[in-house]
Amino acid sequence: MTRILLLGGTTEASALAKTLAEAGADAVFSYAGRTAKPVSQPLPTRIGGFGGADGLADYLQAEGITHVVDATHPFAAQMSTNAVGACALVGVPLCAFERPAWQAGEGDNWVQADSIEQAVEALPETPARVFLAIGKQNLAQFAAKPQHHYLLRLVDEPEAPLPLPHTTVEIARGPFDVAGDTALMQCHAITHVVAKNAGGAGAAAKLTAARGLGLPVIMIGRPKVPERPIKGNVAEVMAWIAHPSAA
Ligand code: 3Y8
Ligand code: NAP
Repeated sequence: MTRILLLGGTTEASALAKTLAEAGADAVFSYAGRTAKPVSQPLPTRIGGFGGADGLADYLQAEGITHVVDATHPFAAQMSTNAVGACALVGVPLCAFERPAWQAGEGDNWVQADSIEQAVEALPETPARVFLAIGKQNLAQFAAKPQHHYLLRLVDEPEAPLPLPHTTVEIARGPFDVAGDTALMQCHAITHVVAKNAGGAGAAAKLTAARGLGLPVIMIGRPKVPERPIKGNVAEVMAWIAHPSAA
């Protein structure tokens, strides 16, 4: 009997959840519990960590999971690493549902950074106005350059004081659009944009807006995750669920 665990939290995961629900599949949607009120899903949903790879392995056995689809974000490297380990441990097939990385195009002015720290180094010394569109988990590293004014876009109101002295906070949940991001960046006289190479459509608007405004983008490359089969769209994932051995 097929029973699917869908590790979610992205646009792709929501699209797959819809198809699985419409197909009447026996599936569980999983959120980490990072945000206060995550978007509801058309599948039974669990919220919160599993307790590391071992906790996930126990969950897979206890719940009789027969397939795991890792549709988490390319920067959710710990979750993806745990999923590879847990599925290997208990012998449950795993595939990732992942969108391709963004590539710089005509008119883009990108500075590639391999880490958050490199993105901080790539910022100038002279005070600038930086759209830091990377969420809230990696803000502390930017305290190394307190001279900049940072425009932060967060999903929820920050509970603790922010680690940066000069900030403007915009509370918004994506997906975002080009007109909105262009207006936001003009209104705050942004000079630099910092982004994670999330790929997909949900966070791409700021890149198009930056190109239109002729602004540099510091693009943080994806962290490494262990090898696993990667599918690029819902149909490929559904075919994999039917025949997981066909890699
Ligand atoms: C909790 C679920 C859907 C999924 C929508 C996508 C698109 C909108 C764009 C910017 C970039 C950022 C951030 C972003 C986007 C989608 C997708 C995506 C980027 C929600 C969600 C959860 C999260 C977690 C959150 C992180 C943060 C990252 C904000 C829900 C809305 C910056 C990633 O406050 C926090 O702690 C937020 C944490 C991880 C990155 C960070 O390090 O802070 N996403 N985002 C998921 C869970 O609990 O499991 O609340 O509904 C989902 C989405 N966010 O169903 O349509 O697919 O990427 N999410 C980045 O790209 O850099 C915003 O502002 O331009
Ligand atoms: P992460 O750093 O890779 O994971 C940290 C821990 O959070 C994991 O070890 C796991 O805890 C728990 N976790 C992560 N995703 C989970 C899920 N879908 N279901 C249950 N537990 C989960 O992850 P993250 O970067 O914080 O991302 C958290 C969530 O936000 C994910 O759903 C991801 O898809 C979504 N998201 C992240 C980003 C981003 O920029 N990182 C962007 C958009 C959406 P245990 O070890 O206890 O199991």
